[in-house]
Amino acid sequence: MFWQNAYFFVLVFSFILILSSLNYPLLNIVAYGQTTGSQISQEEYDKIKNCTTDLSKKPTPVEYLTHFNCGQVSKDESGRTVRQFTLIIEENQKIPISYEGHIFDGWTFNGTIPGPTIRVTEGDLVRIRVINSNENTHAHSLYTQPIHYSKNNAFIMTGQPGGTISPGRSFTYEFIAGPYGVYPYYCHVEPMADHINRGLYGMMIIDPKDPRPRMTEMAMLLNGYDLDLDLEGPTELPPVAPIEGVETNLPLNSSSNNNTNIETNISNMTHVSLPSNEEESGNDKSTVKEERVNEIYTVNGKAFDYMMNPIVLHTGELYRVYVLNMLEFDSVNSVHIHGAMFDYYSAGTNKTADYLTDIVTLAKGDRGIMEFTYAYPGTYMFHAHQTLFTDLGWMGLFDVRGNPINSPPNDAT
Ligand SMILES: [Cu+2]
Repeated sequence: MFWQNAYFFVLVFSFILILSSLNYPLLNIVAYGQTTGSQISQEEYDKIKNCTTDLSKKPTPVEYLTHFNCGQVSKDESGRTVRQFTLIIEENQKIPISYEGHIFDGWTFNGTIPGPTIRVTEGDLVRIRVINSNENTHAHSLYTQPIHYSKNNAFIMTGQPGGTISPGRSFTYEFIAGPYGVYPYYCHVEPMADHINRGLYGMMIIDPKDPRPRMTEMAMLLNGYDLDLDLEGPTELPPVAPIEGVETNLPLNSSSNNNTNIETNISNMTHVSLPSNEEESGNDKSTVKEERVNEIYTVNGKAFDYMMNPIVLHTGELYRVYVLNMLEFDSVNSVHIHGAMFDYYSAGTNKTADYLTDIVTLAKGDRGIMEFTYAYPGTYMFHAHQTLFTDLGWMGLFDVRGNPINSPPNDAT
């Protein structure tokens, strides 16, 4: 009798398992990039993410805070979401970076420093077409940090020695988004300190398939500007020999003298032509190798912009800030907020906070997510915890409105 019952029980249990596995796989081990049973539609998720509907808009540094570019969306034959982006690189852009008239001679992705905040979902097929404008005089590239195919590694991916895109050419980078987190993207052409500090960088957010808890979201990219490149001497590297087996990709508008173009391209990869300084033309610049420093520090591109335009928050509401440090020449940067503590998620690759704090210190390229709420109305500063950086532009204000949130009553014991 016992064995009969046991047999019947096993039979019924197996049947239930088989049925349930149709909807919920028993071994739910799913690598990023594969589809899962996320309950939210792509359209609904994009709305929650506050994706912009105007992909051609150049956000101001204030608008940058909440301007998320989620690309042009389509589906491939397997039903996977495909997001396409176009990044146009332009040199010699005059970018206002302060309220005191400072203009930076920048290189830009889509006309702004930082470049657009790219936002995708884990598992999406991402295509980023990078166009190096005809008017430019340097080769450039794009490097995104998340896991990607080796053929798409920035060093070899364009078929050009050094993995670069010549002026007048374009290249489409392609990868499956993952793992979820916050990432920098930037030009990976040497000398990188110049290509990055000139402005060729931005933030990429890969959202988890199952959305994080819903709250108002912002992006804060920390950067700096070395305004007097001309006083600090050229940066030079030895010439690079062409890589064996790598096909060269000459500009569409190249002349018949191909060898000259190859030499020009290699030269572009290894040497930045710094602007001459007429006032000091008597100096031999090639022998001057001074330490490079930033003269202006900002969050989102313009010094003191959030002092002039405080960010309006409301008591009791939840806020999430995606933060990324792209500061060159200084070893660390930091974010400190007044009047509240924040949960911090390093790199944004985990849904459990690492710790609760009011300050986070970031090396170059470090990033993460801050989540916080304010209990009391008022005006609160947020800034770098290095006084030099705050004095030179990296400081802002939260204008917190609303009623105080009652603190929980003290424990009677
Ligand atoms: Cu570059």
